[in-house]
Amino acid sequence: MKLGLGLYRHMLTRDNFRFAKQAGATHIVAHYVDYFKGGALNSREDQPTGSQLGWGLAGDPNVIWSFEELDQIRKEVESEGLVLEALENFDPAHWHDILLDGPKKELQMENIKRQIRNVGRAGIPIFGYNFSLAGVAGRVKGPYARGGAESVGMDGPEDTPIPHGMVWNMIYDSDAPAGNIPSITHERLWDRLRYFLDEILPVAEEVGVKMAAHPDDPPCEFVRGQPRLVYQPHLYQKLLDLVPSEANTLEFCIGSLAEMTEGDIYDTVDSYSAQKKIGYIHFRNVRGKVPTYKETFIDEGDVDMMRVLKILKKNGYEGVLIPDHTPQMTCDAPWHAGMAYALGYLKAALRVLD
Ligand SMILES: [Mn+2]
Repeated sequence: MKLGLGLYRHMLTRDNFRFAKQAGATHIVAHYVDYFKGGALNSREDQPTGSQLGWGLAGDPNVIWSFEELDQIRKEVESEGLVLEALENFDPAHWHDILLDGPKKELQMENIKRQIRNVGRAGIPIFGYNFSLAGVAGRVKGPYARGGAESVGMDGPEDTPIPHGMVWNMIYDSDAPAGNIPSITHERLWDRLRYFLDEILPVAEEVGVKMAAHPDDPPCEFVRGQPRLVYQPHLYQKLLDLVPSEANTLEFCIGSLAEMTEGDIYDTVDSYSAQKKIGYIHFRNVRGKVPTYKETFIDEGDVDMMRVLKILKKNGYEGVLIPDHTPQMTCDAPWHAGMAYALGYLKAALRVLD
């Protein structure tokens, strides 16, 4: 197993690549969407939480990520002795009508196919995504982790409807008419996923990219009045079986899976790692389950992380683990300290396993 660090777009700098290397990481997962654009309530030094208006503004709908810029990022990562393992998430500006089944669906599908070709050509092996209307919504923040470290969680259901012009918790059209997007059924959302996978997977296979699906965060059956796809562990299997392909894999989030109300986290890890369907892993811990849970330090939540690592090893998992999120530590560099703590823990844990 390999140790990686996920970096938000504005953190894709030489200093942060060196920080990753210094903390023992060998791989980088890059978020190339700017989640923080125009989001006044978001600290850029923590994972985004946002407000009813979401994290902020989506990017430019007319500019997909080019081969040149992706190749440049990969070279910068490699120049610090690291490997760029994955890009994480589409920009809502590029695929809102794929999620919403809107009039630009086919145009956007052609655009993101081009983007996946660029990802493959740039030598980036995995593309993580999260097929969701509400996205990450309903997060609360507080001193929930050990020693009063600030962390995020959920404190009851989130039912506020999603306004027009917003999807995946970002605004893609500031001039959208008033009102909310209509609620749909789970079945219709699965139909939309099937369309997406039918179209994207052959392209991903052709260019050697694995598409890796994140489960719903938070994993509730409905969020903001809209259905979720993967809110119980067995629904990951439904996603894999929907369109069988070597490129149909999982962005396996231990935290989100542990927040689900059904299943056993160790059986879940065993089942999907034995199938060799894990693209890469978000390795974080949590206390509680939806709709009431709190993210914790890696060694204080409900999940026995050593036991998870042992199962992954038994099943021959050789991919990357990243800490996903961590609580903010009380110092001048709260995000970095939290990540350094998680990476140090993981590095020692992997050593013990060997
Ligand atoms: Mn995650």
